[in-house]
Amino acid sequence: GVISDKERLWQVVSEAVDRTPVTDMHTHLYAPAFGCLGLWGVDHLLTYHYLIAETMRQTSLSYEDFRALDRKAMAEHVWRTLFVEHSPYSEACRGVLTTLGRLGMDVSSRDLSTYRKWYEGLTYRRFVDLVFSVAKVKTAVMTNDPFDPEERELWLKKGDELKKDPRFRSSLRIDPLLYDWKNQYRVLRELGYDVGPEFSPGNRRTVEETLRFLVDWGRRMDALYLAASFPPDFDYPSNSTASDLLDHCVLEACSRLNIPFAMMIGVKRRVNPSLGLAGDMVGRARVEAVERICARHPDRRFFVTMLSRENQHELTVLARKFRNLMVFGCWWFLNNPSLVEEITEMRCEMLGTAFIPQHSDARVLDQLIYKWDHSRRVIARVLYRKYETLFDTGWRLTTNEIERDVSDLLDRNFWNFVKGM
Ligand code: REL
Ligand code: ZN
Repeated sequence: GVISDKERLWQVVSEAVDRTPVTDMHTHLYAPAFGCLGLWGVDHLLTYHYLIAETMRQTSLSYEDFRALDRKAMAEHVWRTLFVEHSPYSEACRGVLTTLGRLGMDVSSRDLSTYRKWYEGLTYRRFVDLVFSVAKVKTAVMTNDPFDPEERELWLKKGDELKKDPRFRSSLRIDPLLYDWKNQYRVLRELGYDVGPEFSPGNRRTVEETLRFLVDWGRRMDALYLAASFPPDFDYPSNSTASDLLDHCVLEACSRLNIPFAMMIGVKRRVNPSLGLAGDMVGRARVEAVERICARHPDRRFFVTMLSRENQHELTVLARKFRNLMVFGCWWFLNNPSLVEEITEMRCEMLGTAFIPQHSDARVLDQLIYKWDHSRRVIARVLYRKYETLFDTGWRLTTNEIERDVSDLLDRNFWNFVKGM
């Protein structure tokens, strides 16, 4: 029915945001069929690279000594350093506690060994059911990388078996191709694609074979989109292998597969290699590159997220200019409540309901719980404020309209963009 007061408005908005099943369009999770690639459990939660970065600031242990620890010892060290010796209010620490709490553990006990015991006897397969239902995630899109030897083997050996669980869908990730051609062309050769050690658009054979590789693997994975991350200095068009590959192979593959290309822009890899995955940095990137790619390729569709806070306003404005650009997520260092709040509010103000507010980027299955719990809270607050301003004009909303908007934001905008609707 029609909502006639603000108290009811808050109730409807917060319930809709809490209960609507989400499509999580970018994760690093794996379906059970991928076996040990799928990470889960408290020791993996505690050794998430976000927490490793924080631990290394508060411990006297050297990088080498830390890296030499086994998973359990590492987790214990993180626990002691970040949770016991200091208060764990950072977003990544809080995430562990939200997760354990929502799974039913007693967060006040501070007893790592009982948390470990809680997981005993569980299987990954059963845990997927539990986590998806607690987090109310309907579909999680995986990051599938054919350049990862372990993952490649699985796709070649198991193929269709990897696609049986409908809750997990694929995206074909191609960073190594764009940024490490001189080593990765060998992978294509081994797989039977006749490419040369140099990528140049003039070499027709190499161009066609690369295209064939992308289309074959897109089909093999049933990929919903092709994807890559880009450094802050990514420019387009430019005299670079990445730009040439986009023009001659990647966008053509998207066209043949009829799927979008996802660009995650603004990551400077390995500024501190000792930290491994935790050693990546953010940098302000060039929104003009996105502008030119959208303008030049009006028939292609682009999902875009940018890592730097400084790029967010420009990117949001750009999305008003190009319907083939779908802004998504508050990526990585932006996935903090204060930043999600400001970015989501700005996007609402300039794009209405036509964007995808969040993805989880979860690497450990359990993280779906906290990433979505925390994001939903912020999104609900922001949406309430937006509806409140509408209410103040005299506009009246129905529960159905609010539920419609929320499922557009958390679910349908993604699928419609994938399908080109
Ligand atoms: O997909 C990416 O490139 C990034 O999201 C990851 O590389 C990053 O390590 C991830 O854990 C961030 O949330
Ligand atoms: Zn990611």
